Amino acid sequence: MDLRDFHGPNAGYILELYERFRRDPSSVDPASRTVFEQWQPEPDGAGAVGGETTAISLQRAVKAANLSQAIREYGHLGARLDPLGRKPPGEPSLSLDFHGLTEGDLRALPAALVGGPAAEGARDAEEAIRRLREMYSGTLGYDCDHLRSADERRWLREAAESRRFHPSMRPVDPIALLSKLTQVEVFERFLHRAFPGKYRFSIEGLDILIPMLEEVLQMAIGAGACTILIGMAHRGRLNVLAHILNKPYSQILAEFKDPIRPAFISSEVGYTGDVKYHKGARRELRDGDPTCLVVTIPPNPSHLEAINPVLEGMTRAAGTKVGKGGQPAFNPKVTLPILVHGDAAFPGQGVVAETLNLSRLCGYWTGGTLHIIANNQLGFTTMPYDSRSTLHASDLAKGFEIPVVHVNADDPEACLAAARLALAYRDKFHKDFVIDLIGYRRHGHNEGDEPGFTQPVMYKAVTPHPTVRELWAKSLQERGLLNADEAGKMVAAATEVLQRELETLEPAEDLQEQVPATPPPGAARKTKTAVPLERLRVLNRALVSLPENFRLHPKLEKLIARRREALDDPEGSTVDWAIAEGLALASILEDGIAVRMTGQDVERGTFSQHNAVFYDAEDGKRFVPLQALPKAAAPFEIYNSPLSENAVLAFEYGYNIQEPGRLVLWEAQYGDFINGAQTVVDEFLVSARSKWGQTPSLVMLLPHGYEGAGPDHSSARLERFLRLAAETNLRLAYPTTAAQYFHLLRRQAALLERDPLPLIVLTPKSLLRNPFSASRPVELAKGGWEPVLADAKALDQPDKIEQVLVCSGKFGVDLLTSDRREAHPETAITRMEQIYPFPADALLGVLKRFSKLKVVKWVQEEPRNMGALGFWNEQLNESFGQKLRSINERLVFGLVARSPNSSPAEGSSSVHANTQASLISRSFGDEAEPETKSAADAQASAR
Ligand SMILES: Cc1ncc(C[n+]2csc(CCOP(=O)(O)OP(=O)(O)O)c2C)c(N)n1
Repeated sequence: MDLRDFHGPNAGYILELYERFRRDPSSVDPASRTVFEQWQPEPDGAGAVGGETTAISLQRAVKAANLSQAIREYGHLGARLDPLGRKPPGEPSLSLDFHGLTEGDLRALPAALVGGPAAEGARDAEEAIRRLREMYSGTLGYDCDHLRSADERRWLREAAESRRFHPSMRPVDPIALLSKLTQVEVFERFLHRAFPGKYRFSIEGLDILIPMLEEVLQMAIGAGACTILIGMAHRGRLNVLAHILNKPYSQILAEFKDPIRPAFISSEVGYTGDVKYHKGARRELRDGDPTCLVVTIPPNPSHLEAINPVLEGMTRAAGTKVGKGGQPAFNPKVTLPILVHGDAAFPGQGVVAETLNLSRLCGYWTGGTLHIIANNQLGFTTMPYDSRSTLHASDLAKGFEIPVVHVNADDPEACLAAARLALAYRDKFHKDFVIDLIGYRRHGHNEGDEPGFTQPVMYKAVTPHPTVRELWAKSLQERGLLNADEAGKMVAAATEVLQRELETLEPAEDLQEQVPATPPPGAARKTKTAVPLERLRVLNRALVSLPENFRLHPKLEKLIARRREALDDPEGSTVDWAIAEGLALASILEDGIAVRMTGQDVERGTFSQHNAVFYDAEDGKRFVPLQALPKAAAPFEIYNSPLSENAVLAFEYGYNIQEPGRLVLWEAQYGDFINGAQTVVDEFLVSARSKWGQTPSLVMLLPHGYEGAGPDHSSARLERFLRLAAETNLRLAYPTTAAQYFHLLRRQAALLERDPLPLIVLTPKSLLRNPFSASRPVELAKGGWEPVLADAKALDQPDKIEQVLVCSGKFGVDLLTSDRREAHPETAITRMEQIYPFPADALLGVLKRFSKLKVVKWVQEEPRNMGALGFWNEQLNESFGQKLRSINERLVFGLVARSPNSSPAEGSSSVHANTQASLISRSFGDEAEPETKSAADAQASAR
């Protein structure tokens, strides 16, 4: 026998097996034994081992085995996945020719060579291969060979071939399925007729999505899930809301009627509402027990896929049990996240990749997400060849070790099999799963669009194509399961339900709005945040206690020693920023509020400031002091995030809105990077209350300050937050002392339920270790958050003060610690620690103390077109300005800032130092303000 006659992945294996069989038939498995027994030498000697006949049949056996393997791996490339009949992409190794085989060859070979259930009871290899093709290249294609886990591949292969999830093995109720498909179709058609031209982003062409979701829900509930969350875009959303979330038809129809609503006007905290296909809904499946079995679709913006990480964060929060202390545990069995994607958006939007990357990280894992790509083969007017560089819309998922099945949306049974398989896989492996549901789009992108302009050929196929309801009804009739007129009666009955709803509709009354409630007045002002010194000392002792025999890195010994002494002398010792933060969080945990903190390198801190996690220097074991507080009444979790801003911030947003009673903090590496998450800021953080009645209270820690680091690493772009601030939708603080930060965090925790608002904190870099910013222990034990810090020295002799510099954050510290200060006893420096909501009263209170006040200057280190300057000017034009002028009507207002620029800061540390020195000198009035062209002049000369 010539070994060169054998090739392909299975050749070596089969030869080796055959050799083993020759030596000892009982050493091989029964199936192989059956095969090899047929190759025993014939009586005349032809085909003796090593003889020609055996060699030929062995060669064919190898080829047949290679063909079987190709079908198992690449069968999906030959599958009939497109309801519109497009030819599959194909793969040469799926053909007989490629392997040099004929059907006759296969007929001469035993079925056992193909192996698996396809071979069971098959006459020969030809029949077994035919069956195998039906399994892998029918209307369901398994795209799983990228998985590195042999266990998972084996499980999926077994599931595919045993067909144990297929309705042929576990039947569905065919009439109930027809009835559901009828509801789905009739709903869209009814809306089409009743509201011609109105956008609804119809599901038609992917109608089977609804029965699939129904199947998934039933399975998840059966497996013990309590919270099921569905994130989805516009496509098919109304249908999912109506038929999965049971949103009443009357609500939906009232939204189409769109009556004038008093809620828009009456809300005190701002309310714009949102369009119907962005709205969310919640369905409780077990009456009277709201904690169990809740299905939620959160509202989402138009920004495709932006909801993905939000939904994951919601899931994580819902599945995280908070006990008394330690580290909270996530239980994947009680939740199920489902994400429905568009086929253009899935490969196109970066947030999808960012979210997939979260799927297996400790701090972000949600037990496996079921992804369904609602693949209508079009993105608005764009074809796949213009929208992705991959063959399938789902290919991105492959890099994340996620199995994919592609399924033809016109085959309801295959679709339900895919849904069942996905859920069973999730249950078994607790990993993500992708179903690429391939259908078509019955109309244009929206119902006013004409798809024939851009896809004339495709729509020649779409227009006459029967609906899946029609196809299913026909198949039931052919199987004798349905009378000829029954399908029509179902359509008539479903239409009548909708018609009745429309006729009896009272749009203004039927429309329910999620108008946000107004918080109790003064809640923030009245919050007590001080912690008695003795309690602080106990907390501090716990924070510096390491487990016995813990081998701390020698350089950290100094840090612990400093922390240990921080509270010894109430007036004399100093609490730096990190110590204040640790004490604030520890006291919050003792108060029973769970804390979650994430961000890039947050465990240690970008500036080595938090050191919230210690590692044994010898064995690397972790120790988190905040998880070991003896009297903690809630747990603490901290995770270094992956290198993302968009998805991770959105994740924390989702976590926060799902469990608003927990304090969630996200830290950016530098504040600049927040612009990578601008969608989250614009679309969720600042506007969700107004659009959807959500009340986020997420804390964002954004390092900010001009320290010569360059155009980036300087600015957290506070001007953008201030532009977005309206109707008290956020709090923005730029504190300058450790005690202020302590009170700010404690106040936020206390307000989580009473007056929730996102908190944006511009956090320090150099101030972390600046003695000026360290506080005395007594400052934590007394007082509270001060939105404005007066100049204590100036208040000693207020009548000397003629000029007040109003500033915020680090520049205030630069001024207070400047050598020029001594020479200017007439100048007071007032720090606005809270910028929004604008602390007008506190500021006026301070300024009124100076009876000889002549000049008030806003001074900042950011360029004129950035920072809080624009916001300050707006305040001067409002009632605050009037009140200020009433102190002295000849009050002069001044401004000091870097000159207007398109980039936030200089890329040279020496130029920075010069500019900074000049800003300080100009602030005190030692240097004249340079002539700056007005913006209009500058533009005019540029033209
Ligand atoms: C981030 C973002 N960019 C652009 C758009 C505008 N837009 C709305 S739908 C759409 C096409 C989406 O195609 P696909 O993902 O295939 O979903 P389909 O509408 O086909 O269901 C586009 C580009 C958007 N909504 N969000």
